Amino acid sequence: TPAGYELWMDYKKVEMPSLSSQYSNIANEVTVLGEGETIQVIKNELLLALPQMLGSQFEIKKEVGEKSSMIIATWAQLPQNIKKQIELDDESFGNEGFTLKSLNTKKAQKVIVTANSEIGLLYGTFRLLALMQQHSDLTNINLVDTPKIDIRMLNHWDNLDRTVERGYAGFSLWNWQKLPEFIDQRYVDYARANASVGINAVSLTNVNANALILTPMYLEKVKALAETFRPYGIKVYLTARFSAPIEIGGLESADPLNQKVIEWWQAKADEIYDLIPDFGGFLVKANSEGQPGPQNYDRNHVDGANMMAKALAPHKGNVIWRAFVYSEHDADDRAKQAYSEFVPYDGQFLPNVLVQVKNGAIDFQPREPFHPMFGAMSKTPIMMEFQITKEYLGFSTHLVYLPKLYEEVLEADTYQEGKGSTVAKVLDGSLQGQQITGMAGVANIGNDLNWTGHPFGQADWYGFGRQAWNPYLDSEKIADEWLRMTFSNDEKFVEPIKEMMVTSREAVVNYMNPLGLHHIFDTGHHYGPGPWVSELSRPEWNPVYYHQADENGIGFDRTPSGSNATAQYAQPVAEMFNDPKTCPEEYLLWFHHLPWDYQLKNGETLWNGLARKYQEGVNQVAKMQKTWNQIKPYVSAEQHKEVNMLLTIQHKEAKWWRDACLLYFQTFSKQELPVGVEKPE
Ligand code: GCW
Repeated sequence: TPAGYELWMDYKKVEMPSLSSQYSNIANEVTVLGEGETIQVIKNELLLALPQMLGSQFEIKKEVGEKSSMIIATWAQLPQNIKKQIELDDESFGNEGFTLKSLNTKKAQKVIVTANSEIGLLYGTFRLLALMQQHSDLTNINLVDTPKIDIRMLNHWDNLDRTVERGYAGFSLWNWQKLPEFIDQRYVDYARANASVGINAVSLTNVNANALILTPMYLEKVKALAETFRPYGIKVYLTARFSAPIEIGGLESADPLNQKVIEWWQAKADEIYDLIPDFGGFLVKANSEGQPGPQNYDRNHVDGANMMAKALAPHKGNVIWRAFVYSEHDADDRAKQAYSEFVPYDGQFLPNVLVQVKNGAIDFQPREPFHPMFGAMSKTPIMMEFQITKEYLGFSTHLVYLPKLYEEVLEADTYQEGKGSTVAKVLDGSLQGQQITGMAGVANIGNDLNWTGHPFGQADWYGFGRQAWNPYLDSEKIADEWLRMTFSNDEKFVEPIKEMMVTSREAVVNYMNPLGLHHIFDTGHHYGPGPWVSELSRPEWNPVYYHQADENGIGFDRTPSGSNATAQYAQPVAEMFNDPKTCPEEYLLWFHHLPWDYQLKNGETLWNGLARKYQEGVNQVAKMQKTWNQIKPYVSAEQHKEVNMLLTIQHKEAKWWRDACLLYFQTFSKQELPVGVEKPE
């Protein structure tokens, strides 16, 4: 297989003798109880992984015996004497959680993997294998882990012609032409990868897709994928175009209060559940960027979402209704629109509706303050939407470790219920008691040999899954895990490369959008700088709308003297953002329009500070190149070369960003570049 195809699951041989013998003892006699499809998946994974890691063949026993050294069984099936020894009660790991527990007797060491469900066992097995890949000592393992979030989801923006909106890793994985009969091995490996990090839901189609996916011909194909994913605990969702009743149903309207429309969606839901009894539900983009929605009929988001929710409720399906809405009609500040269209409706959505909110109020920028909707709708399940594909962060060309960005958002304090009201607590329901919780990431996966284009893009998929499982995990720890599993456990490799990963996010902010600048990308594709673009038909598409640079200064005033978007935040947060002295400098120009000679915290002028940030970003990428050169012995020549070429492009483009932005902004600031900032080449 080509380098990278195996993802973080290539199960390299454990060379260190002490660990290898410890693991071999544990794997000496493996017993897996049960017969279900998921149990078969567990056995397959063990039969793949253990011989590769430990270098010996083995068989899996179906009964617990004297010599059983690894026992994988649901709590219900675990023999009494073992239950007694591990002293756990079955409630401690919930529906999807698991326990890994070592039992050491004088004669031997055992490891027990137990859970309430077979899916829990699968997650436990993957974790056990991951710990071996990370060379962890399992002698005294005693781990209980349960997911903190219910719906841990990938959103694919895949079109039926296999192009992927904002996809930079080849074409869509879903080969609609060959489905349903032909099941590509990639579907299975994709499901394994997801299950290995706990991802349990996928929406297959683009939120901008047409309605064809809901026609019988395609539903047969979706069913085949759902069946492939089911043993891995993954539920399939589909995007539902609001005007589908017109486009594929022959109706004249899609008005959510029209009886025929209501019945059409009910019949559609029944039809889908006949084929896919555990279908997850619909993901909907409505009245956003020209997509149809309830507002076309003078109805609101509640009318639209609840109509679909009623159709799905008898089957236990969900509606995931996106809050990414903006239009030219509300153009004084695009950042405010979602909050104003949704927050007044808190409490009116049916219980099986989740509102999916992007991490920031504009659009997946390298850095945005957290979206003011988090914590502002205490009676509505609010689901996170992160973007794993790097639309605004250098596509799959630049190395930017995204879990660092996600962590910053998850840790942000909304103050909606007082101090400590972090976004993570909003999402997992612990702050406001939501009954159903979710986190989605727009997938960065395509049919490239290595799935994600950039080899380090895999870390974003991996890390997103880990953070959806537990939004309190440390992103540096996640990088550590991924590096060990993917490349090498050698500290001389792991330490510098981990450092490179965790600083890569700040690097991209510095060379693209420092000090709170945003949306200054070239139009349409969003690759490369375009702060000068001003002629697009809609004001809120033009970069000049966002930076507002002129001879007096730069930045978007979102305080009460400007758009007053800060009023959407809880009081102490609004106050902090309102004053440039207390506003964190990384958000300065997001919230303030300031003169070029405004004094930054370190004493230098805004112009000089901005220029220096751009330079710092370039320097950071140069350092990444240097680091990568030093670890050559630890990765294959092919992998080394690949990342090396990508970093060379990234460095060149960091300079491109610096030069383009500084030359352009200089036409307003009319000041020299400070010492230490390189002149454009
Ligand atoms: O980020 C923007 C993208 C669009 C996308 C839209 C959305 C799917 O530029 O390509 O459309 O957001 O999230 O709906």
